Amino acid sequence: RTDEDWWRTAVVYQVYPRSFADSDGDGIGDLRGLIGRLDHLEQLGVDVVWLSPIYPSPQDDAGYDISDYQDVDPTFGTLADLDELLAALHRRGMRLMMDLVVNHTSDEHPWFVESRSSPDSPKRDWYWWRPPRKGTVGGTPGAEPTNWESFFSGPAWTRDEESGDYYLHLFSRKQPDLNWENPEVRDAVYSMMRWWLDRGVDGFRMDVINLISKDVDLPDGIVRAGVLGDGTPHVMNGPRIHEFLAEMHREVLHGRDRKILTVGEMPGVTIEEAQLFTDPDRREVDMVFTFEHMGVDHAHTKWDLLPFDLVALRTVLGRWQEGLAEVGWNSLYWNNHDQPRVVSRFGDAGRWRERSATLLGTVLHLHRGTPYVYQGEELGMTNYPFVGIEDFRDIESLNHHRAAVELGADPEQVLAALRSRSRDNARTPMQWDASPHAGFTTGTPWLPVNPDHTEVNAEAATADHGSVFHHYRRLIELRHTDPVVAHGDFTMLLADDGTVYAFTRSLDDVELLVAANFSGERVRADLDLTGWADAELVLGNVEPGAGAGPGMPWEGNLEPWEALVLRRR
Ligand code: TEU
Repeated sequence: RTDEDWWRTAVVYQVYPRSFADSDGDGIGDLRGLIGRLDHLEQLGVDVVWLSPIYPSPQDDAGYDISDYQDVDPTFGTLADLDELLAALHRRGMRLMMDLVVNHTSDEHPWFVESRSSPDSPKRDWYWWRPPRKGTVGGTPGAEPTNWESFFSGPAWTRDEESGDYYLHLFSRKQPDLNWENPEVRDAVYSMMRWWLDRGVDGFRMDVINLISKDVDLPDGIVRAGVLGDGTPHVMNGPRIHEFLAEMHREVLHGRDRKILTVGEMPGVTIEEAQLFTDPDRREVDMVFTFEHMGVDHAHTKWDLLPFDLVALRTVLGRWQEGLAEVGWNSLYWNNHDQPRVVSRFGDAGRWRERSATLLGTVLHLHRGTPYVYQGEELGMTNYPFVGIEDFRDIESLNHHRAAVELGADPEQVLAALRSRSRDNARTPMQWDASPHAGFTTGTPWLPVNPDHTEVNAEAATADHGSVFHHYRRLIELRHTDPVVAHGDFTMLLADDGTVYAFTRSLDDVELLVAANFSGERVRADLDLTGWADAELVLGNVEPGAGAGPGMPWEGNLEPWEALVLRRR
């Protein structure tokens, strides 16, 4: 594999450091804990580690509020620890992708402290400062410059008492948005990125990077509920977004002696925009994270729950496969630190936990694109059994609960939505073994360990060849060894089937057939299997024997939550 193409067969593993492994007993994961667990990642076979933020931060949004881009927060260790991690990964043939959070900084970042210090500050224009809306009195409701709602509830503007001006924060009030219209801001970001590349890192995951170009007229948004408006059409995929990303590529990535991998996290990105962002000839980013498939089980907001709908999921995934088939590249994910555990969401975390987890892994990893494995997904980790609001830590969940209840929502209904969708579901500690706190820490974990760690843990999984872990290992191995997985054309089948998800991949004279039963009942897939009689079973998730398993030649029968991959020439 040439250097340029290594990434097209790569699998990325996301480490959320505060919940991965704690080396010093303070109950929070850290870099030395991660360094001590690299065997697990190497055995799994992943190629790249995406490390969620480890930078100095007040931790208002769990590290996505950065107060120093070029250091390591003492909670996680030191820059020397990071250098050691980097060297250890490189020795093992793995690469490191850092989390780049530059739509906003922490309000404790020196840039914002200086900007806030005075309307005449040389850094005033590094952020979005505006006077109260015309005709209003500063500090009164409605005086905000626009009516936008923050992603974390409440107004997206906060008044600075000193100057009486408001500053924009699409997320928490401790996360002021940088003003990317200002070339000084862009230059400072590019300089910081070059500093990390010079240190040897291999890529960036770019946090909400399609929000950096805003409609500079700052128009109001449509009000759907309450008094705040939807600002997203005015901040997503803005007028200069391609210009900024192309400039970033030129200023930072161009001319490097090695391929630097980039993925842009893009809430609200469309397929048409993704084609432009990921067209290699345009030199913007290699791939994007879309949220569209993560929206099939909720209505207007993530808290308005809808039941899982396989047809809706297939429609979205199919459109993205088709849309980026000729130009551009997909990322593939079910999980990250913002999403609930997929086995509890699209699978069956009860009786069929392992089987549905391996089915979900099979379906995702056989699509065309780069798969991302979120820590614990390879173990089939499940949502945590949260009870009351006091169990939650995530600012998004806590703010939503407070705002919704203030608006008169039924607290029990809000709690039910939190239990199902809170980001804290993804942030409970990684489960290493069956010991207290699952081997994550010798102290008290910052968020409790899931009680199911006595069965669901890495030690048990690596010892059981039929575990989710080994299935994920086989899926990754298949991508590394069989070119049809990474490069094959994708064709969706069974367009309207509410139970069986099936598709083919083809490259030259090789064809794969993937079929998956998203139910707890036996089914017969309604597939035309002409020409598949002498196909070979490449990978299944049901131990053959006693009538279970596909039995070859396969005639379309699928056990509950059975997924299989056939191969024919
Ligand atoms: O997430 C962006 C984002 O849109 C999510 O917060 C999403 O709105 C929500 O979680 C439901 O899906 C990125 C980071 O991944 C997230 O952890 C940060 O909180 C956020 O940006 C601000 O940096």
